[in-house]
Amino acid sequence: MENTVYISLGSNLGDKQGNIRKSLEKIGESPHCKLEKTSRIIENSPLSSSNQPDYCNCAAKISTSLAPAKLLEKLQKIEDSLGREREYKWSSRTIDLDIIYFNGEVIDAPELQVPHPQMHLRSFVLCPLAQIAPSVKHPVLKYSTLEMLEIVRGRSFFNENHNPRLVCIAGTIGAGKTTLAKMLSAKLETELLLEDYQNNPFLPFVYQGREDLALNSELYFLDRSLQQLRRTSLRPDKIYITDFLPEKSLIFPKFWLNQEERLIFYEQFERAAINFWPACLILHIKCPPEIYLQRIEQRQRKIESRLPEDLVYRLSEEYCRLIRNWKKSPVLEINSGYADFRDQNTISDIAEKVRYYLK
Ligand code: PH2
Ligand code: MG
Ligand code: MG
Repeated sequence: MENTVYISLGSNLGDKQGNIRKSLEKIGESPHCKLEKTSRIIENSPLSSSNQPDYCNCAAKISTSLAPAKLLEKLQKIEDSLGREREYKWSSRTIDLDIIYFNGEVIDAPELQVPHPQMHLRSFVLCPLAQIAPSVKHPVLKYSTLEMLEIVRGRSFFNENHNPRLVCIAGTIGAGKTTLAKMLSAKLETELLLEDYQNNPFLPFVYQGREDLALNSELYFLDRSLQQLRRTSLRPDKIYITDFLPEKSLIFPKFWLNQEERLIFYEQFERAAINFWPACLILHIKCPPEIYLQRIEQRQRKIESRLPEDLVYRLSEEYCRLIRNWKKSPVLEINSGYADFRDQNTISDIAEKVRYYLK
């Protein structure tokens, strides 16, 4: 039994736990398969647009002498024997048996794709898998199960192909957001939306300590980003990369708005927020704070020359807090360290991962 295979099991009809147990028994009874490990069964809400009963999900490790196509056939027979009806994609099911990994192979045939093409976006696959294979690596992404689970933050996502796909880059001033956005959009041939900070007439004064102009500056940014990222500004079928996350607007008021101004701003933000097209992926650039300062100094943007040092440290902490609590999309943390976003190898590596998460 030379092949090591991971399987995801899901049921949301009938005796859900029983369906999973029976499937595991049937796999184990097969002369060509040996059941090596199983996770606990977890209950979770369905990932789908229609109302469906909750799911039970489970993961199993098996060894088998069957080739991928034969194993798939075997699993489909077990699904059929448990009364699986194939109504439509994502209809409720008595049992769904999906091949997640087959050794470290990548298979891309119409009837079988391995690794399962959505597994990295689904915590209902990753949670149980993490119990039996926490450090097994995804053969394309090279992330371990635990790393992928971290990226989806206990949520499950799917990408709608006919919607605009928005990738937002987050990180403090000096993290290299603009460079990364430009390099990635060139590499992936996507649209590029850059934050309009040059035309913000208030910003240079705010950076110099004129806190009385900060509300205007924040409202200006909010208005500009809404114009760029509102639903009606984005075309379906296109991918957009931005060098800003609109929700960063929730951070800056903490630094330079007084309480009354903050209330005014948050109210405006709430009103605007419903019109922002949601990001389907966040890239959060993190690096040691001294590097931010080094970059700010190096690039000599005139308006940044008088930024207080501790602001950058505090901003970096606030970004980490915002991102730590982020639940609306997967988040790839990019530890830039001394890595240079102008380096083609660094960019190719990030671009491949972004492409995979958008697929
Ligand atoms: N499977 C689906 C669609 N949605 N949601 C949960 N929670 N668990 C599943 O196994 C599942 C789902 C399609 O296979
Ligand atoms: Mg499935
Ligand atoms: Mg299936």
